[in-house]
Amino acid sequence: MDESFSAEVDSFFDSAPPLPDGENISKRLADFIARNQRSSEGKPIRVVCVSSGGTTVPLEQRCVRYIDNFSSGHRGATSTEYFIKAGYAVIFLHRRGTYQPYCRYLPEDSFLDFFEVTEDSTIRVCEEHAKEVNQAIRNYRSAVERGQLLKIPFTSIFEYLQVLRIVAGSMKSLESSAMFYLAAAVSDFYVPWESMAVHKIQSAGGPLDMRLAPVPKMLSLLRKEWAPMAFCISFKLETDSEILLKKADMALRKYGMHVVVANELSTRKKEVIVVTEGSKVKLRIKDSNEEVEKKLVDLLVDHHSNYIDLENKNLVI
Ligand code: PAZ
Repeated sequence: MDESFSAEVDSFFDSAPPLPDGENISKRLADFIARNQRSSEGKPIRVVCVSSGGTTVPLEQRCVRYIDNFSSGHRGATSTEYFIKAGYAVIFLHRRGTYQPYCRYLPEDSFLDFFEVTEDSTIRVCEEHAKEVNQAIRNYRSAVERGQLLKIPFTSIFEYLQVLRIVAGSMKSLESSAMFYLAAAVSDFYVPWESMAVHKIQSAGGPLDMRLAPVPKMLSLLRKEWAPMAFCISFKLETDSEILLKKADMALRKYGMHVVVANELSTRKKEVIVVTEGSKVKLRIKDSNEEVEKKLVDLLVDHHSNYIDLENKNLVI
């Protein structure tokens, strides 16, 4: 790591407001990892950290206003369900208030529409929703009872990067069985904590000039230091299709990602391009009954298997 980058990273973490529940997060993670080390047959269990939703950039220390982005967390929540189905244990690192696995009709569709109250005040699921609600509850409960799902929330960029570092540290021991699937839309610019207004910025001060610093790109740190054996997938979103694949290739090389998933804002629910060294595979759904995340997770599970095999062979040699 070059000196100026290292100074930027240190300054980011040193000045970030400490996580109020950092110890509790570390403990929950340690329990989750201990529980998911090996299956009953003694095989290593694969664990994926799915990051989901967008980070906020606070403008005041006692935050009234913040910069946000479009990410709804749909990709992360949907993918979590498919990873669990594929036998992975999932650390769902999500933005508070965004889509949740097995509950993806929320927050947009009213949950209350699914239920009715009978004359004797019993609450029951409406007939037309019974099948999907039943299935969702069963799947969710089964994931929780089998200890396959750990949810950790974040809101700001400060919180997200600190939690990601803790998660990566706790997954390091899993070596190649660990996967990072970084679908969160992470802010590129932020207001450093020490230069941020403490109290609500006053409108009487006239036009607001603000200088945003670039957020240090932590992906290379994740690959080189935090969890060097883990299989790492990052996402690249653009609105200009002309530059999308170039930027994805760049992320692959610059940050040493194993896979970069490229997507465009307007078509992200229908189509993604899976970029690896030497291949670009377009995945597209045929109709609205399909989910592109199913195809994506299937393909990534295969890539992860190949990676684990290769790492195991290298260990034997
Ligand atoms: O969260 P969502 O389902 O609305 O959108 C998913 C996504 C576009 C945020 C994700 O696929 C992605 O590309 N994340 C990385 C964004 C980036 O380039 O920073």
